[in-house]
Amino acid sequence: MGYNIAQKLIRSHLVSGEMIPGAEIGLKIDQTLTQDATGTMAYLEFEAMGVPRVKTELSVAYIDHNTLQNGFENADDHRFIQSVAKKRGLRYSRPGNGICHQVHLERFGKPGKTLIGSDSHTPTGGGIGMLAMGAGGMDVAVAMGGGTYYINMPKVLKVNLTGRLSPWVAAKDVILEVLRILSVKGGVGRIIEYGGEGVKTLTVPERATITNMGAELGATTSVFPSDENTLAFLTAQGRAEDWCELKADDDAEYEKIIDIDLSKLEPMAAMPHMPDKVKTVNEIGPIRIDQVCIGSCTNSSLMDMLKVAAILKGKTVHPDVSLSIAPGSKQVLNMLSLNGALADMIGAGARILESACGPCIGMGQSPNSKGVSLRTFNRNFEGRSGTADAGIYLVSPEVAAASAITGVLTDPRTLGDAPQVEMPQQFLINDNMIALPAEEKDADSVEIKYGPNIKPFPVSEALPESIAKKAILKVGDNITTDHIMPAGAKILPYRSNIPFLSNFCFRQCDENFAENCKRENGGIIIGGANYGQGSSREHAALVPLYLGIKAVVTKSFARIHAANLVNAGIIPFNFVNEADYDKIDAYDELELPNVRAAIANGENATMINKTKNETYELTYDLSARQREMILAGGLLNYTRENGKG
Ligand code: MIC
Ligand code: SF4
Repeated sequence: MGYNIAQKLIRSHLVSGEMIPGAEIGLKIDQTLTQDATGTMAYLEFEAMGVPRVKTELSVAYIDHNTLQNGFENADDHRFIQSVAKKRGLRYSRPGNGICHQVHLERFGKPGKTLIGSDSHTPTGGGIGMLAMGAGGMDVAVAMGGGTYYINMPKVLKVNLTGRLSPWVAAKDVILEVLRILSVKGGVGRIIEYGGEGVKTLTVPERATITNMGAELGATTSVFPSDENTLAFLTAQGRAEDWCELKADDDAEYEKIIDIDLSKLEPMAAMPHMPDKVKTVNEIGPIRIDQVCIGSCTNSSLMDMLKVAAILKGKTVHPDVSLSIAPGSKQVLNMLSLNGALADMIGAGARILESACGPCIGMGQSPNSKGVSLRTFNRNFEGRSGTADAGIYLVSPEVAAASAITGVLTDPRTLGDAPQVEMPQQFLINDNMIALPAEEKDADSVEIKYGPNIKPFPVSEALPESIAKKAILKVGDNITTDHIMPAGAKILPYRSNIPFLSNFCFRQCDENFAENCKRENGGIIIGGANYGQGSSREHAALVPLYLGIKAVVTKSFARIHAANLVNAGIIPFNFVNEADYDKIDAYDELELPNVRAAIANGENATMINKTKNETYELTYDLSARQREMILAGGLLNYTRENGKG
């Protein structure tokens, strides 16, 4: 039997385990990336591990999230990260150089390599044929130290593309269609591999839009072949030598195959408040809009921006609409400024933002009350924009730009001929904003600069024999890490200050959550299906740890969040009988007798509901290694005890 691309990438990096779907496998990691909102914690953890220099082929620290600097905190974090990078052997992408995933694709991504990043959209690298995965900061720290990265062997689903996109239909519409078919849970436990004749019609930046938003499927990652289009992109980036071919064997097998005829797709939008609430623009109709935001790691490539500029050229943004545009990298912005496209955007009245995440993570540009905002981003979770009652629609750059002019959600096919934009033969290459590390011999003299907002992070204790706690919170399905640990301009500066951050935990679900935890000395969280979807932020585990959460019992978990809970020493339990979820109410008195013995023996645990006088059976999806971690009280304790990562 032949191999598919995902299996080939895994096979060539397999350190431990067997490639049997569901079984734990260990992978060698070639490259890592961090961004600043998760990076501060990742580097604090790396420092706690005491490794003098990173052991990967390449590690890059990006500054792109916390760039508003409304106070000293973010600038202090940047300085801290910069000093660690210099001392420990990482490249440092300075603020202004662009969004991590866009810059990594342009300057560092290599087909055939593995990459983990402390950001859930790291699978963007799958567009260039990498096995690229989002991970918690602690896992990235371990990988930087040369340690193995563990996942459960995913099943591989093939999306077979045929045909060619019609004019005005974009790569964004492809991934919106996949989300419509599979839903935000559809990728869990899977790698999404793209193949078929249609692949040849898509450039690397278009493929990267698709793999980027595969994160919203809950997939472990997504991947495209590495072919002549990949070579063309790398050549235009002056990196032809980084290319290698990567294709599935003719007799490769897949768990499932989904067919999408590109020529049948139409412009689409994901409606509030989930990325899988997808309809065609025509089905939704010409709703009035207040804001349009173009950019983010999903849609900020040069080609996306050139299309937007062509649509805006000679027009004026509708008087009721605020349009902001954030080109994805310094390379993109620089090229737009040199070829006049930036002038077309400015001329039309666009508000040009720096090359960073910006509005995507609520760093400014929150819409007006009850505002309708069209965004080319990847997430439209309730409240993420910074305006609780705003409605966010996720669309392609073409739909966004067309609608910015008309003031209503617009099918761009009504505008006439689509702009013709080709990928350039040669991108503008200037890596002057990527600082190189100090040489190893000079590293001792580099001082790590800690700011006053950087506080120690919580470390769990060894698992006790039994747990007795209240059900401190009960939530429904599809709870995101934005619910658990919100982001936004007001809160993000405190990513290195867990005690302060804890005041905002679960605010959207229960504004008294933090106080309740403090009063009750922690508790157990009861959740529905796909708990913890969305970002990779380990703060969604570290803050609950700080607040005394001992276990989270759900119908199912999102992959990265479950791993983060284990790293923090919090047990991610599943109900054996999902119907038991309905029987528990908030504040019920719960007890897990002999839970330590159950975990040690790999047996199911029992949860007694003392309030209702009932007993439930709980299970967990933990490898032997993870069970040891839970017993030790998390990854850091486990590593210290065993000297292994
Ligand atoms: C996001 O898009 O939610 C983020 C902000 O990039 C997160 C990381 C974070 O919370 O810092 C992600 O996707 O992992
Ligand atoms: Fe940044 Fe948004 Fe991409 Fe997250 S999804 S990395 S916040 S641009």
